[in-house]
Amino acid sequence: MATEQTLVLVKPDGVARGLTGAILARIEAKGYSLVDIRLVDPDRERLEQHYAEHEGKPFYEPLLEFMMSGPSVAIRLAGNRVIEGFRSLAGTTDPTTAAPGTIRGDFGRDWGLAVQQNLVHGSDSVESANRELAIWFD
Ligand code: DAT
Ligand code: MG
Repeated sequence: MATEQTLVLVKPDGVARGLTGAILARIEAKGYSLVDIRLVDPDRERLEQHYAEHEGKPFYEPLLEFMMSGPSVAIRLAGNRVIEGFRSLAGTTDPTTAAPGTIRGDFGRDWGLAVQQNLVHGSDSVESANRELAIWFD
């Protein structure tokens, strides 16, 4: 009953900095299952769908620009309570204050830009996961 799937993205900063392997290693060490994985260069339309909830916020345009700056690695990840579990591995949104030991806390920091470049995305609910998986794995 608690087996779930979630969408994980290694965002353009993670790919560009060569951190995909280190991030995947943490996911695999935690014991979650990779169901599908692909490199995606998203167009604006895909990102508008993905980030619809943030439309109109001050960081929305910089967020889309950042996400179009290079490819992301999209991962369909499965496991018991994986939605909550991956967000715990990722750490909180702001990489400066994300706890050490988390992906964002260990590898991320504030670069003084209009958008937080925080290396990864993880769906935040079953509803979001289903919606986002359909956007990235069409
Ligand atoms: P999360 O990625 O932790 O689920 P979110 O869904 O609230 O965070 O926001 C999506 C992304 O937008 C986030 O990963 C980085 C960016 N972002 C969010 N809040 C921000 C802020 N206050 N300033 C700059 N960028 C922000
Ligand atoms: Mg979010």
